[in-house]
Amino acid sequence: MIKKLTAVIGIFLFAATAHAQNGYSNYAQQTTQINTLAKTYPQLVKVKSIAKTAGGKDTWMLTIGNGNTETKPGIAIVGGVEGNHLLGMEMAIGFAEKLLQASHADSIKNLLGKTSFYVFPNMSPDAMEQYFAPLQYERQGNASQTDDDRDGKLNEDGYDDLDGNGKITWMRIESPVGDYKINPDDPRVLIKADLTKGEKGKYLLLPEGIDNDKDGSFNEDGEGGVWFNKNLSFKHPSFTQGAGEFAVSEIETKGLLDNLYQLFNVYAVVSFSSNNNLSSPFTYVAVNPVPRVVAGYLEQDAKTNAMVADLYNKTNSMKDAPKTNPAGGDFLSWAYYHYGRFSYSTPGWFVPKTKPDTTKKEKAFASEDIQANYLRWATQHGIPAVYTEWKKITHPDFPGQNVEVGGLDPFVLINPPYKLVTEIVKTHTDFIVKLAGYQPELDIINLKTEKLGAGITRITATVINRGALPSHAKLGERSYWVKRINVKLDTEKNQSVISGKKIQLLNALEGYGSRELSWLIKGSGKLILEAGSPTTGSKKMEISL
Ligand SMILES: [Ca+2]
Ligand SMILES: [Ca+2]
Ligand SMILES: [Ca+2]
Ligand SMILES: [Ca+2]
Repeated sequence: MIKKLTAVIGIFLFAATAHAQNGYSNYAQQTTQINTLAKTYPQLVKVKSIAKTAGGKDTWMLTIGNGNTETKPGIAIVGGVEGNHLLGMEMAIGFAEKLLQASHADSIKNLLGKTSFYVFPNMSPDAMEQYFAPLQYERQGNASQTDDDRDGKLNEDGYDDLDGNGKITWMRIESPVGDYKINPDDPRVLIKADLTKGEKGKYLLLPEGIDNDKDGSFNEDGEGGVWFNKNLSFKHPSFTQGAGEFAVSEIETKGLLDNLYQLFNVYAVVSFSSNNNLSSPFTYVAVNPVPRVVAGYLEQDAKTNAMVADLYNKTNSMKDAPKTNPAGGDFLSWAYYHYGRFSYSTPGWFVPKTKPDTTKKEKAFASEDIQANYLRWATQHGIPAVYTEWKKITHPDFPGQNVEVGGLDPFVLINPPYKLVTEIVKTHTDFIVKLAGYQPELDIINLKTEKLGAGITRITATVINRGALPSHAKLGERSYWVKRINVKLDTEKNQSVISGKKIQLLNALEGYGSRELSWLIKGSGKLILEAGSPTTGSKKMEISL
C-alpha cells in the first residue's frame, strides 16, 4: 500500500526534480530499440521472447552472428540482472547496437563470422518500470505476488511518499537509541556513529514509509515479488525476501536458463550487476574447493579471471568499485558454478573517489562515505537534483518525535547521469570485443606419420589452443552442461587402431596450451583426424598412411 500524504506539494516537486536522470529507456522504448535492430540487420540478428513475466512483459533474447550461430563459440551478455540497474540494460542493448552499427567494418565482419553473441538485455522488465512510475523507488522484485514477511497478507506494507515529492528517499528520527549521526564532512547525509570511538548516535535512519500494518516493521512487504538476482540456484537464499518460493521459480529465470543450457557453444557470460569480478577479480582461496560441493574459484579459473580483469581495466576507466561477495541466488555465481562457464560481472560505473577542490575551500573528508563522496562528485561535475532537502514531517508511528524526510535520491549511486552512458557503452563494447579476441580456438599441428613396417604407421599430432582463454572453465570439466574436447580418428574399413584411442575426451586446454597425442594404425589409405568442442570450434585433417 502506498499513500501520498501531501500530494499537492508532491506534484510540484516531482515536476521539478524527479527526472534529473532523463534519457534512460523505459521498457517500451527498449522493445522498440531491440526490434529495430532485428529489422535493420535481418541477416545478423534474431529476436525472440524467452518468457512473458508475471507483469505481462516479454523478456527478449537477441542472437547476433553470421550464418549458423550455434556452430561457433559464443558469449552471452545479460543486463537487467537487478531491476534498479538501468545502466546495465543500456549497456546490453548498447552493445548490440554498437556491434551491429560497425558490422560493415572488416574487423567486426570477421568477428561475427567466428563468434556468436547472445544478448539478454533486461531480466527485470517488471521491476525497472518503477523508475518511470509516478512514485520512483529502487525496485528489484517482479510482478509475482509474494508475502515477503510471511504474515498471511500480500503487499500490505510498502513505501510511503511522506513528503510527496514522487520518490522514496530516507527518514531520520531523532532518538536516544539512534545509531546514525550527521556526517561532519557533509551535513546533508548521515553516517553510522562509531561506537568503538565513543561516538554516540542521534538518529534512526529508515527508508521513507509508515508501518502500515502495525507489525513493528517498516516497508517490509510492498509491491514487487521475486528478484531475478536472488532466484538462481547456486546458494539459493531460501525464505528471504525476493528469493522466490524455490530456485528458478520465475518464468523469466527459467526462460533464460532453458536457453543457455541449450547453448553448448557459450564459453563466457558477461553480466551487468552490482557484483564485480572485473575491475577487481575473484581470487583463489586454497581451502574452498576441497569440499565435495565447490564453493570457491578453482585455481586455474581464478588465474583466468585475473587475466580478463586486467583486460577490463586496460579497456575501461571504472575505478574505485569495491570487491563484492555475491549474496547467493545470484546470476554471476550461477553462470560459473552451475553453468560451468567463465562468468564475469561489472556494475559498469561507480562513483569515482573525489579530491577536495581547494579553490572552493573544500576539505579532505575525515571518513570515507559513499554518499558524501557522491554529493561532492555531483557538485564538481555540475550534476543537478540528486538530493532532497531534509524536511520536518508528522509521522503517525513516532508521535511527538522529531522526524525529517530527505537525503540522497534513489538510483543515483548506481545509475550515472545519462550523458555518461554513451562512453560507458562504448568502453564496455570494446571490452567484450577484445574478450572475444581471447576466444579459445582449437588447431592441430605437428602432424607426423612414420612407417614402422608390417603395414603399421605411427601418427603423432599436437592439439593446441590458439586462444588466450582456456578451452573451458576448469570447473566445467565436472559439468554435464560443458562438452569437452573430442578427438576422433575416422578410420576406413581396412584400417585398425592398434594403440591409442579412436575417440578420446580431453580436459580443459589452457590458453595457448597443447597436448601431444599418438596412435599406431595398421592398414593403408586415407583417414581423418578431427578435434573440437562447441566452445573451441573444431579442426579436421586428412592423413595418408
Ligand atoms: Ca506480508
Ligand atoms: Ca518522498
Ligand atoms: Ca507485515
Ligand atoms: Ca509493517
